[in-house]
Amino acid sequence: MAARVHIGSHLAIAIAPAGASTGSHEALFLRDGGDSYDGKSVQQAIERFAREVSPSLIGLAGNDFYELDRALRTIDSSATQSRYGGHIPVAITIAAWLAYAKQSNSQPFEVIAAHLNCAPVLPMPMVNIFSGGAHAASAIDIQDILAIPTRASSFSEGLEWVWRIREATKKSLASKGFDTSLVADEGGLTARLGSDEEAIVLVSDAISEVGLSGKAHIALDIAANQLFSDGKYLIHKNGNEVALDSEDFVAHWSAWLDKYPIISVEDGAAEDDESGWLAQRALVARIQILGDDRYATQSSRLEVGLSKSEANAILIKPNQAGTLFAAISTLGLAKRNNWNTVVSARSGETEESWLVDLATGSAAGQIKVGSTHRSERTAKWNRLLELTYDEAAPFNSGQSLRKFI
Ligand code: 2PG
Ligand code: MG
Repeated sequence: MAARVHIGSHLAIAIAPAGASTGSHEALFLRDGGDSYDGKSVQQAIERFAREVSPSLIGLAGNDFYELDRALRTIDSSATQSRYGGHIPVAITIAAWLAYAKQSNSQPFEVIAAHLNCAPVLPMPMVNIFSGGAHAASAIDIQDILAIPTRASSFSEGLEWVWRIREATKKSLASKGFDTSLVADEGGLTARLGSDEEAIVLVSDAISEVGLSGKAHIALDIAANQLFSDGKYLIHKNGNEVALDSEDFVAHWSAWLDKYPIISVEDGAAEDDESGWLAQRALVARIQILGDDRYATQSSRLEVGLSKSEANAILIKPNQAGTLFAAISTLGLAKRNNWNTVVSARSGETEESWLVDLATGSAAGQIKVGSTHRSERTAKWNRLLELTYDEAAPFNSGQSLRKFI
């Protein structure tokens, strides 16, 4: 689903991303049902929007894309954008931002930086090495094992480091007889291993093998929503399927923190599992506790999290918020409260690279766009390399993560 926005003679296009492991609080990606694309078509939502909403957008001040954003949210003010879906407004507001950048002869990240009144900073990458869960047909329980080149002094050095970690992980998987020719949804490696911990050991050993111990660390996206059913977490432990309650589940993965260089854990409890989030509070001083489905890039949900001090970081996905302005507002709220911010792509990502400009212009500090493989991922790394060579902004050499190392 793409939007084309004209501001005067300046045209920009943006495509809405989609996710495989979506939470229930995020803006909807409204599918049509029926036969077309097995029900996944979005044609009807587009037609409804074009008929009912588009005429009122024509003529809005093209140089104020925030006004457009506000107009769209007024038309559908539900948090999940249930009337027209979030994919339409997110694509329109991003295309408007990109058209405005063209009109004002600026780079997209400069427009964001000017709006937020902040100095642009190139983000520290969080890079997928091994996938499971909804991104790899449940090869292991948890969704992503990622590497962060915490001590890299430049983005390009960090990218090369994580590439080496992925290559070393691939070699050791191959040496155990696994097929490493296929990649998961986000370009990560995958294999049906005996346990999550076995996969973490592979990545941890790969970091040591390539001589990056203490210089690169591990992040996990547990994506706990996917494991949660009837108040229990269904996981595999010692070869058996077990059902753990919230406290035991958090204790289960917390035990890995003593053994492996893990400094960030995302969605370590399901989105509405209050006991699970409460159980993570004790870890906030130790590692980055990152909320994805829990906050769904919504300011109102983040405010609740802030008041409970249950985490210290938020994932920012524009399509969860439904409009660019809403996503930036949530990011700003997190930063003002000294939470870390990680701008993130989706598993159903597009070939565009504006996410990098969003992360850089907002000085988010961190970015997560999948692995070093698949061209929708490398589009983002290539944009970051371009900004590096342009010397557009200094690199965030992991300041916000240092306290967890
Ligand atoms: C996540 C994202 C990106 P998805 O859970 O953080 O990795 O996945 O787009 O499937 O929600
Ligand atoms: Mg996630």
